[in-house]
Amino acid sequence: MSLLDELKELVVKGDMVNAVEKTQKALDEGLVPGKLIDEALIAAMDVVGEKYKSGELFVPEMLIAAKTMQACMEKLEPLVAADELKSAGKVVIGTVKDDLHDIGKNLVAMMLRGAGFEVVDLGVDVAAEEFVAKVKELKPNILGMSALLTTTVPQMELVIKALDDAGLRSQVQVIVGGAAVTPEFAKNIGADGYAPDATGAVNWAKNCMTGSK
Ligand code: B1M
Repeated sequence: MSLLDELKELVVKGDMVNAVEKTQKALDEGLVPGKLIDEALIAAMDVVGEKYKSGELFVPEMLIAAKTMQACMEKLEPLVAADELKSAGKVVIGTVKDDLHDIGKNLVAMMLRGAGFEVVDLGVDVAAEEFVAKVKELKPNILGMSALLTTTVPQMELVIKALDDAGLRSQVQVIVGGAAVTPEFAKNIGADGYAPDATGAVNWAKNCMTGSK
């Protein structure tokens, strides 16, 4: 079994101590963080999602696997930290109201920071009023919203409408993403952008700042 497969299996099992150790071992052997994230950590979450859907795993196991993934990501975060001093732009990001999934949002925030953006992370379960208040207070170039549940994606439209009502919509570019979001949905609710993954979000944000999106 490859090192990446071993790491994936440890994350699925929620074996945090050995998963973190394996992450370090993989780095020591020269594997790059992006490969570890895509081929072991995200791949593990896909397996967990499938097992949950088929009734093989339950919420507590899903949570332990998620915490294990986050512990591994903490090891990787310093390695993708930006070395640029000048901010590439300011981003406010959060997971929408009633949604507690934050791994994907954290990954997007981490990669944006790595690309030199100043990121203010509002966390999870963020209500429309809070997004609007932060846009008003911090005047970010970009607002990012994440949602993983089909029941919480409609919150994104509420936020965009609330920005409009507050007269702030034209001042900020809005990008949405997360497993429950599609490009069509993003377009229909009036978002400026959508990305299927963290790399896509960074590329979109960079293009947004240079006006070429
Ligand atoms: Co939940 N859960 N969960 N869960 N969970 C899913 C999403 C689910 C698909 C599992 C399944 O049924 N197969 C399902 C949703 C079904 C649906 O609505 N269609 C589900 C469910 C049902 C639930 C509960 C309702 C279960 C229950 O209690 N009965 C409950 C809801 C709680 C709530 O939010 N109110 C729940 C709870 C949980 C845990 C708390 C146990 C845990 C989350 C822990 C945490 O996040 N801290 C959890 C987990 C871990 C998952 C799965 C297994 C993994 C999610 C994940 O982290 N993926 C998930 C199944 C799956 O997605 N395969 C599942 C890895 C992550 C890197 O991917 O977040 O998609 P993702 O992010 C990607 C892209 O989407 C994109 O980039 C990221 C990196 O590539 N992206 C953006 C994300 N945000 C973006 C923003 C952008 C741009 C791109 O711009 C701003």
